[in-house]
Amino acid sequence: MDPASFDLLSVDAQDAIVHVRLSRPAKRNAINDGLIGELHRAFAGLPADARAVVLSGEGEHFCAGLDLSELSERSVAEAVVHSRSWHAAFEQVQFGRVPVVAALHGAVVGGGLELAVAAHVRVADRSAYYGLPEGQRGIFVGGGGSSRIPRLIGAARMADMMLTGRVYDAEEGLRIGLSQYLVDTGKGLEKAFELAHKIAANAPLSNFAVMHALPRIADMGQAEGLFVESLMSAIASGDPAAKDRIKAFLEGRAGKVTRQ
Ligand code: 1HE
Repeated sequence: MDPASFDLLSVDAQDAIVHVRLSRPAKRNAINDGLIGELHRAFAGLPADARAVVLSGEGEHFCAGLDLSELSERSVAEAVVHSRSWHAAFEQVQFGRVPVVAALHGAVVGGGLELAVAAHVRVADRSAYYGLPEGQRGIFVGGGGSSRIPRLIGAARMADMMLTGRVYDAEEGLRIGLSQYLVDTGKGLEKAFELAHKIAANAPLSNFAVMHALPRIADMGQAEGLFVESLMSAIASGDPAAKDRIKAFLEGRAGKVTRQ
């Protein structure tokens, strides 16, 4: 992956952590066709030695959502294809090769929230706020929001956000589950990298199971879910990385679980 091949993203790989940053600050990182294509390419083409991604936005805001200036040009048929191109790109984020930690600040709105919820861990700083202005703009979510956001905060909260234009601030976002972490303004990237390094130190197969098996099992009935869990659990524990780690603990060479 050549970092120079991106115009609207900056992509930087350091120590197995790839930092993907939306880099269209003059337009508040609004997602146009070019940016969705670059996001797809960046996440589908992560370097083979990548173990985690940090996703962030340049400037005062994480992301202003869909680039509204491109909207009026599309026919209905083109709009369906456009929405599907977002689905394909965000599928690469959620069900790609490695976990993604999003560092959120400022506006996380519309398609920007849809992108954020495709990540696995969200760190917000105190400047972050969340909105779904689609209702006010006369449109609907099209980047997977109606599928992913209710799984995080419930359909009733999402309906309220869309119908009334309700905006959640960073503290409320933490409370309802839009972010898992809340840090002081300006500290989001530092925390996101700290978490990405922890994730990168896990056995790759454990991370794979969390990314790919956990959300699917959570969507299954309990009988099917328990069966798939038993298979995933056996596959993970049969991996040499699991055997090495368990041996290290039993020999006193691995960390204990402690209060943080
Ligand atoms: C944009 C966009 C955009 C900014 N599309 N150009 N999203 C929204 O409805 C959110 C619309 N944006 C805003 O509410 C505000 O811009 C922000 C709160 C994000 C930031 O405010 P601020 O004061 O920092 O910036 P600004 O002055 O409003 O915007 C700076 C420039 O970015 C300005 O362009 P300029 O040429 O006049 O400098 C804005 O027009 C431009 N800009 N946001 C296009 N969204 C797959 S379906 C998903 C559906 C949705 O995402 S709907 C929600 C769309």
